[in-house]
Amino acid sequence: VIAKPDYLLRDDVQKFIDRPKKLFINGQWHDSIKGETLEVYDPAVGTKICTVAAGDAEDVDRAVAAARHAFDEGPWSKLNPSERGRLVWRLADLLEEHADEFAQIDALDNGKPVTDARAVDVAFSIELLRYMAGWSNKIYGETIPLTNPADFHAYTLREPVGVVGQIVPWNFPLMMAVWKVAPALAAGCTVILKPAEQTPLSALRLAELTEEAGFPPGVFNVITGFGETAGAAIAAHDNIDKVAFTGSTEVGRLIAHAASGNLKKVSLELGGKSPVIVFGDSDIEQAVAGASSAIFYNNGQTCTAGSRLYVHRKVYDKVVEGIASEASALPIGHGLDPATRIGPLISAEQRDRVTGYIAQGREAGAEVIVGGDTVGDGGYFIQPTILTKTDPSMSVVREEIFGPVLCAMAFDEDTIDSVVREANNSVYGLAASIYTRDISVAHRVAKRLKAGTIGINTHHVVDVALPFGGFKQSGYGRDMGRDAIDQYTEVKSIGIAL
Ligand code: TXE
Repeated sequence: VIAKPDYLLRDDVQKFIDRPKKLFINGQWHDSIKGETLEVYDPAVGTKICTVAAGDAEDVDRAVAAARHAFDEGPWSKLNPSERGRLVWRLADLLEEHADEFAQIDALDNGKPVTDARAVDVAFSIELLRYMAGWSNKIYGETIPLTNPADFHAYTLREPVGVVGQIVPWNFPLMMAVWKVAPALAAGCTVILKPAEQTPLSALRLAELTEEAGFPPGVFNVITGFGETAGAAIAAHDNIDKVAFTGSTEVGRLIAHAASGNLKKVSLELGGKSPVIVFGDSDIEQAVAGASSAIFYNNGQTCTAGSRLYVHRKVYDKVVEGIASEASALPIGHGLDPATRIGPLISAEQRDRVTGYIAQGREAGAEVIVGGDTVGDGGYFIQPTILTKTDPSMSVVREEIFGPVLCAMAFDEDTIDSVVREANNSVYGLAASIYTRDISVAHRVAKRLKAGTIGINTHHVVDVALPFGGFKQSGYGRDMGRDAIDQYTEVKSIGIAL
């Protein structure tokens, strides 16, 4: 049993947990209209943390009405863009003031190591809010010469899309919310956020901070609840102008379908099965560390997880042994314990899914060279796992496992063709990485890989200024960078007959 280190829980986190958890609509806290609730669990021990309101279609209607009013009638749409930016920046300041509190909330709710939550989830969210705050007053169109220039003057405006529904997953609870919320608010949209039912807590705390920052009512609303009810109502809503989603490819398809009713704009950041390619000339130490964090960071519950490893045969044993020894050395524990590197998976369901995949791999002839088992009882822990003797016919190689499970494969040829073909042999195309000292190979392979983000001698390439999103069934649209602002704006062309 992995005990919860109660002595580590901060007072402010305990006080937050003890407060009632309602829906945040139009700047006020409401129970769900039907009075439904959902329970939130600590995945490290499997016990209840607290109860949260579970919103449904009627609650979504209320939130949409508030967001619509704030967008159409103001004050949000009438606000000076610099003032909008100032509020988003103020939210970043408040998040920074409460950074340790947020890190603990996500560590408790999601199970992730608190040190990762503080250094990555919270720090990145602060940085992104500031980056997007800076865009608020730099969103403008162009003056465009027409083919008949004597008679016309034409220009474009970039205007906010309107009311935006945002549905986010549980793997980075705060950060996934901020990836969506920050550019939408900076662009002048109003937002209805639905966090995942497994991890609603940091979104509710964020809503409290928006009140403190002074966001006008209706600009930012949070509906906690289940995907099939609250999420589906957002995706299908006739008065929502855009839906942004991060989650499974399966649900992404449902959302695209539901959104077709009013043809709302859709952006989808979906699953992945990202390859890591290690060439024979690579810096082995760097490749081992990179490939290891590519799959084991956040317990493999990362959409960019490097879950397929292709290593040149001449360095295969060294690289795989190196990753295996890192895997078996990672301390497993409760997320609140600062020594923990590997926390639990998010739920019993997810643990069973991951162990199910490992069993399928074994049955199909794969060999487990490290890990493969659950840890303790009560919580949803699983050992970091490496499978060898895998091939592309196996489900473990083709499907997103979303757990700490790496499939290692060797390649022989010295040309890049076969390994590029294998790496691209996936319905997904979110990320990929290449380890080599040969600059030409690095650029040539980067160009040929079909993925939205490529790392060279590194894997998780994520920055507030860099567009992030997928090729193929990993979705469409981009988070972060200027592309995210574009995604929350419409271009309007205006022509004047002179
Ligand atoms: O995801 P869901 P789940 C993948 C990963 C994982 C699998 C299942 O492979 O094992 O998905 O996880 C909301 N209409 N990823 O089931 O269901 C839901 O409430 C509208 C990859 O938890 O996609 C939550 O807020 N919304 C991924 C969000 O969708 C719906 C991150 C994500 O949950 C809905 C998470 C519906 N019909 C899982 N059904 C990544 N790429 O980062 C659910 N939701």
